[in-house]
Amino acid sequence: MTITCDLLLKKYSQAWRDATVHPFLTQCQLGTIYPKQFNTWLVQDYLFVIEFTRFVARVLANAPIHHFDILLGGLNALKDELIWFKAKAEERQLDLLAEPQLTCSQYCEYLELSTSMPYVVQVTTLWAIELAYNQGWQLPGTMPEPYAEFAHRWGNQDFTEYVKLLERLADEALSTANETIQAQVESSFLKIASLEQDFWSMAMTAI
Ligand code: HMH
Repeated sequence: MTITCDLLLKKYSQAWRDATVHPFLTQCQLGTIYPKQFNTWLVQDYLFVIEFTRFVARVLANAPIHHFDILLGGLNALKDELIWFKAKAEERQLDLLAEPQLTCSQYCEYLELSTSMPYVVQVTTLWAIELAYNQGWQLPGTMPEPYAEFAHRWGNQDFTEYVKLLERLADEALSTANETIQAQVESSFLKIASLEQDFWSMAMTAI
């Protein structure tokens, strides 16, 4: 049987829940997150998104031509996102030249490593990374300011649609993947789930 994105979510539902339902997000929704925790997340996520942009560019470089349109749309959104991160950091007077924390570096190293894997692994990994934020920021429900803007960035309808399009690309690539490669996809999915969970926890420990 061929694995699909939907089957990955079902098979590893607990790991996925741990990646997308986290005290960090619950406390944003309650308005009880400490500014230091939130700011740590913001700076580290900016550093992550820089490396993530390189990752998406590499996925694009490996993609079949009929996947270009969607991936280029994703890169275009990242252009805006990097500018937005800078504006948010400036508002809060945060230093974006901070050192990446270990968890952030480990995630970025994994992104780099995954670009030497088959395209189907890369595109499924990309889908999982985007879905993690789409669901993570959406699931808690309406957030108070100043967090509503952040929840909207990844929880909005256009982003949800983009993630669905990525799922289609991944499912298409998965439909012809052999068993060895499917196993690689599964382990990459689990790796992303655990890195996502660690990323939230990293921000929480900054008190
Ligand atoms: C850690 N995962 C992390 N940061 C992000 N910005 C995304 C996913 C979504 O782009």
